[in-house]
Amino acid sequence: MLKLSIFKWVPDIVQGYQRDLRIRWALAEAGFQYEVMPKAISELKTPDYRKLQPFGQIPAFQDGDLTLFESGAILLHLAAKPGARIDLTGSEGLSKVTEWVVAALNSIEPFVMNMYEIELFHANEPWAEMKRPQMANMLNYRLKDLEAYLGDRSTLLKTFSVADIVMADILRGVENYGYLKRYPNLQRYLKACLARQSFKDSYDAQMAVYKLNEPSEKEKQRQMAAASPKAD
Ligand SMILES: N[C@@H](CCC(=O)N[C@@H](CS)C(=O)NCC(=O)O)C(=O)O
Repeated sequence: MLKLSIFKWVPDIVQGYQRDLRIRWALAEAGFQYEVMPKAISELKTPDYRKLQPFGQIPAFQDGDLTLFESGAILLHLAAKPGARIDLTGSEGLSKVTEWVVAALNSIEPFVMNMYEIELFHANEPWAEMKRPQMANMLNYRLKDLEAYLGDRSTLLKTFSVADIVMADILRGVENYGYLKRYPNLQRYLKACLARQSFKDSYDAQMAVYKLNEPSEKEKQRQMAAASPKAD
């Protein structure tokens, strides 16, 4: 059985954007059945859970005796796994899809995460206002090149792959803040990716868990305080 760790619940502003979604999406495209392992935020930092995910994060994944963490590694494992309904390597083999998964995670996601810090997590801090132009410039520097690469393609490789899943999942975060406005190719590409039924089903599946486990207002405050990163 395939098993995927997910959050039991997260605050409204980040619901629908947790990284188990990209794994759910690939599993749905492949037609693989799986079970979820819902975790409270406090459970993630326990020694037991860190055996699955050393950084105490979601997603973690189990495929029989094999355990995996890092969403990119899990996606590549699924792309290589026999029995999928479609070829999730993009019909160009594992090396090429690895290239684009790494590009999404290494050349695009860090710049997108910077914008989350500015637009979402620290929107009211004076430094966010000051850093926005520089961080937006860095993001645009990458998006401009991705726009040129894409041209009128609807997939990064020959056919839809796990690279499109992770790239689209990353891009949709900054689309919300208007950062794709000047990139028609990216907008068209993202729209096509998100129109897939497997995305919609995965999004709904993630949201359904949060609805089911919605805590009291008091508990929400407690969990939000506990979720702030603290190094010691
Ligand atoms: N590089 C990791 C990042 C995982 C990650 O940031 N997970 C978030 C949720 S989407 C998390 O667990 N955050 C809680 C924490 O970092 O303590 C991956 O792609 O799997």
